[in-house]
Amino acid sequence: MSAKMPNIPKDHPRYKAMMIRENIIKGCETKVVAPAGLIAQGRGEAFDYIIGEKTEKFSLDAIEAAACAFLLAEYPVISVNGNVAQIAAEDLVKLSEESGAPLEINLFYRAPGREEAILKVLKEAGAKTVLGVSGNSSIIKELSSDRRIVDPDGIFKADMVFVPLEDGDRTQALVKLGKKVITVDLNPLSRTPNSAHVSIIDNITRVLPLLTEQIKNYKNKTKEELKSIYNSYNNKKILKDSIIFMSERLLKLSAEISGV
Ligand code: PTJ
Repeated sequence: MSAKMPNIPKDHPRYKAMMIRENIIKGCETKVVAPAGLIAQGRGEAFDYIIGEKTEKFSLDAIEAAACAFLLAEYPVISVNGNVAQIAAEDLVKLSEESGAPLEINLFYRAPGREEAILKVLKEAGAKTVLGVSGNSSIIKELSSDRRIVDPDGIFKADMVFVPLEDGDRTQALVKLGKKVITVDLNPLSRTPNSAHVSIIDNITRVLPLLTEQIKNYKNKTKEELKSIYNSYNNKKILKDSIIFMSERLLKLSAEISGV
């Protein structure tokens, strides 16, 4: 039986975060979100709370580099899991349309009915083509999880893969295969952002519209200009900046709370 949506007042200080949480719970009921997706959401919420639920400079810099990577790639692909499909389907479709990168469903927790449920959500959001559901598959041998099953016309042949809310093993495997990897993850300590080429430390719901806009704005740049911006980006520095930002914010909050 489906749980009743609680009454979350619009003036609740964390209204947006609460609505995303409810949306993820709803997605769990329809199989779009894996049960472990609830835990992933909780971990993300905790880090978002620490950064103040706002996009910071370390995220904007990474979004700029990510836009360049999309525009420089020969064949970029957007990997879609249950959490991202549930909370950002329409923005995924917009990113796909603006960048020309196809969407591919790729799941960690494979279970009967999940792919179909995610496909439905993406189609309802306006996706015309979705890879990863044709039954035709290739295997990434370097990987032992179910994420190894990929579309031969998608992630398998991509030179750049956008993998938001990802696990570390696949990011490392894709990097090993020589693919450029862009991720979005609120936890800068996680293996994924530490293995990817560009790590956007921010909430996926805030990132996707900004990334789509940046790709649109950078379309008139030359390859040389894009390469120059991309080459000046330093992912390790961005991770360091995000951790320092979180530490300083916690110190500031602790001073405010204690009054000293
Ligand atoms: O749908 P599936 O089967 O492919 O599984 C998807 C999940 C997310 C369950 C799976 O990939 C997983 O278990 O991921 P992890 O290892 O929990 O990592 C998810 C990461 O995303 C964590 O580091 C979270 O902090 C982060 N995260 C969660 N929600 C958000 C987020 N980052 C950005 N925006 C969010 N809204």
